Amino acid sequence: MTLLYIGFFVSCTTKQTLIAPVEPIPNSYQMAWQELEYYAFIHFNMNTFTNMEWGFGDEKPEQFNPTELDTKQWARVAKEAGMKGIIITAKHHDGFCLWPSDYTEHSVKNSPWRNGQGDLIRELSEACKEYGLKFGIYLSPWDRNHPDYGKPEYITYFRNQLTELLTEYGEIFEVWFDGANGGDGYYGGANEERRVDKRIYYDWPNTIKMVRELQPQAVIFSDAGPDIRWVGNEKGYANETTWSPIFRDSVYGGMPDFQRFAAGQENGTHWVPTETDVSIRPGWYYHPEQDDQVKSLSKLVDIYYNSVGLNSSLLLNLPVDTRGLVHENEVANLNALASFLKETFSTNYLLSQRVKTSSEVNNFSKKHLVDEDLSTYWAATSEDLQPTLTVTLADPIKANTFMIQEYIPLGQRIKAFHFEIMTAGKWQKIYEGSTIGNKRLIRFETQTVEAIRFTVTDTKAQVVINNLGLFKAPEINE
Ligand code: FUL
Repeated sequence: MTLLYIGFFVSCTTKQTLIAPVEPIPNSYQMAWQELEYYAFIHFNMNTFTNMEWGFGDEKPEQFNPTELDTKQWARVAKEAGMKGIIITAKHHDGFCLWPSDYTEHSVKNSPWRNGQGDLIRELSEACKEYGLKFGIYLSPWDRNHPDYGKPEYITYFRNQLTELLTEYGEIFEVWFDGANGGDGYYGGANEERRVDKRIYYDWPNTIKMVRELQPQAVIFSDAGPDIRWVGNEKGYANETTWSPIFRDSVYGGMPDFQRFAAGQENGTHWVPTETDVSIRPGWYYHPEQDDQVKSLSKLVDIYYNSVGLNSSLLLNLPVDTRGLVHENEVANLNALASFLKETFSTNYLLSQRVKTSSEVNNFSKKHLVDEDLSTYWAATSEDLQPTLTVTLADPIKANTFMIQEYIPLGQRIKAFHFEIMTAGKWQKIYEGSTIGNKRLIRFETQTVEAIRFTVTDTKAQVVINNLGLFKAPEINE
């Protein structure tokens, strides 16, 4: 019997049960993004040289002059840190462009860097390619330099720039639109305050259409998505409850009461997961006086657990310095985080262990919970709305970290759960929580664990889970 024939036979005789998705669900480019989990933001631009966070727009291209700029160093650092990509501030609010745009003189082409022949976006896109990293761009909608900002003409300028960035530098994985916009600025010498109606001025639907045409696989970030949304703070912490669904049509970029939407909504209409953006230093840009304020390993670990481990992704900002390099202090702490994560997650003590579940649907066996294959999953029956998963370890093991992942291609479902461990023959409740989504990480004091039990106490629908993990993170000595 050929293999093909055996496959045909099995599929004819196995009773297939389908699990209905709970809308909204992620699309294919959102799923690809979801797997990245940890990637770099780089804030490097005019502000680096003026020691500012928000330039006014009256800066001169001559001020942009890195002495040792090396985008390969950035890519190497990000790669060694375990990050999957880099998003660069191609243009921040002050309007200076890191590429020689045809539409403005306010760019690297009039700077002393590489005698005006440089193109930082090209150099970085090539470095990312060389190091196997994804490449993304931040293009500030607010432009405090441009004379037309606030008028319809500026939207044409903005789209022309976006077209340059999306057509000349290869594949872009994420396009980042900042919510901050409208206020005082240079505006070509007018030196005045310009307010825009954030809801309509940018005509986002047509810009989004343009991005889709030019880079169909790219995810678009803003407060309002459409693909991924802001987590609602810049501290590195997602909400304990984080729904990926959101009432997207009620949100717009830069809205003042965005906080109301930060946790998402259980019955939201669109799938728009959160991204947690935070800087490794107090500022987004490099300031020499902050050299000794690089976040410590324990802080970075805490941020990782509270972003990646709370149904979000971590966009960690590295403020490249005036030399044009990621500073040594950042490199040291990033490497420490990479070693910590590697040591923690390299051994999953639940792998191939025997799992007991309160119910199971045909074809969605409990063995898929511990098989490391994220395309397979276990499903509880639709009657079992408070399912329990128990794993009794063949040998007790010292552990301090638990991981669970919902099978999100079928939608986010779990509303409440608790997690217990058995030590010395007794169950103890470690944690009570709400949502899971793509990934939930739970930390606890190191203990000798004999068994673990995960119980769903409330769910929108039948529970589908694709992965469980138990790990031992190393102690942090700082
Ligand atoms: C904010 C900006 O105003 C900051 O300067 C920075 O770029 C941060 C990532 O987003 O809204």
